[in-house]
Amino acid sequence: MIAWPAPALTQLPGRGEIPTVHDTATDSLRRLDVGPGENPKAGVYVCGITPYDATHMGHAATYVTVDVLNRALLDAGAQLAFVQNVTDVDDPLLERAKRDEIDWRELAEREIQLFRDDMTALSVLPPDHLVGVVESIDLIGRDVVKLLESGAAYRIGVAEADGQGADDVYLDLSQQPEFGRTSGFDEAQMDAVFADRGGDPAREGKRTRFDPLLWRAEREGEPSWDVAGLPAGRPGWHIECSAIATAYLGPRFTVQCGGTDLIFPHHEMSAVQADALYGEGAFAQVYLHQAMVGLEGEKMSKSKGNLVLVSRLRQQGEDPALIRLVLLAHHYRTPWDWTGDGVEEGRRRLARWRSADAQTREVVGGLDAPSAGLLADVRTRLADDLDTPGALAAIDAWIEAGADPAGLGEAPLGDIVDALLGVRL
Ligand code: 5CA
Ligand code: ZN
Repeated sequence: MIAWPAPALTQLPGRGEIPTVHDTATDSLRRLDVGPGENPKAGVYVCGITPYDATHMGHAATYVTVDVLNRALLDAGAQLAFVQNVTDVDDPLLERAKRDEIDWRELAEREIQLFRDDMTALSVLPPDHLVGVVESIDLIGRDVVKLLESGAAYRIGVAEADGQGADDVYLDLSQQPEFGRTSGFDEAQMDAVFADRGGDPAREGKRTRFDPLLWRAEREGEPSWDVAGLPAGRPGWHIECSAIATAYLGPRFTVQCGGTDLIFPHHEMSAVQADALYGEGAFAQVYLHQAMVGLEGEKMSKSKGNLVLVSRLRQQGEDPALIRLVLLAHHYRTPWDWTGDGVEEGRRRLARWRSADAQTREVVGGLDAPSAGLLADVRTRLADDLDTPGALAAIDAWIEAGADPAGLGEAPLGDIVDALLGVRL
């Protein structure tokens, strides 16, 4: 499906470094393996929205974090292949459509467009491929068939579902020695979240309770598609990301991103399914997870309904640059809450930055080399595990010390924050 228009990308003098990020799978800081030589292209995948409600600040935090990563990679001279899915058919979407008496396709289309508008307003670089599940049924179905043919997957009959002997399909985790490697979760941790996050541990006929659903045979009133070798049905959730990521980025790619709520089961299963398809060590080489953003001490989630929406703030006339600054004031690994105080702090900061940029923009001569000064500082902070609070603090400190244009490093402040932070002054 079409993505959204790309914002103009300001080129900065010199180059940043390929960033390090915290990898969930190894619980360590890892420099992304891209650059001249074997891996010139960074393959970045982020789990996209399930379009049954509008984009909230938790989603925005995830997509802005990935955007900062992408901007750092481009600034370091890497080529980028960026892919994002859209879960445009799944239980929560179907349930919401039923509740609101609206066609599920119409609901999805409406929320996807709102998401595009939100991402455009927030100056998020669009993916090269924004890929819906509905348009990828064949691609996903083919992978399910492959898993059945290799014996990695098995069928469970759907009792009384349709009288045609249709089967759901599951992956057999007992054959996957890598299971658990991505999340690092032990069984107790897995049990604690599996059922809440779409899992069906008690389903009769499963070989092990965490086995993920690959294909769901048609149930009455649910949409379904025909794929050769499978009963009419639709893909399970995790296989969509295994299939889409590997189809567009290859069986091994640089980094898989999403919120920490996806560590288990979603990213664990996506990775293990790719192992089953392509062999051990397939899928992402690094897993980056955005901590949960809450509101007044609770996780912000569509199901709880405690949402601060990007679109609502935009309607109220808030500057998208302000929304970005509020998000960037928090490191991606630290959970935080959206608060009125945070917004006011962002507002003051944006005003300070705009005034400093206006005062120094015309003074181009006499700046230091790009390897020194504020530009170099901001680059160094971002290359160190996307330290956005550190980058903001470096800019604040430069302003507090008198906003000397000689300390900028061959680029106006407005260009530095536009290119690296996506904030328009
Ligand atoms: N469609 C699936 C991924 S394949 C999904 O999780 N959709 S979502 O709409 O629920 O979430 C979209 C993205 O926002 C995911 O990467 C998710 O991890 C992230 N996310 C959701 N809630 C929060 C939150 N409160 N804080 C931070 N990130 C969040
Ligand atoms: Zn996903």
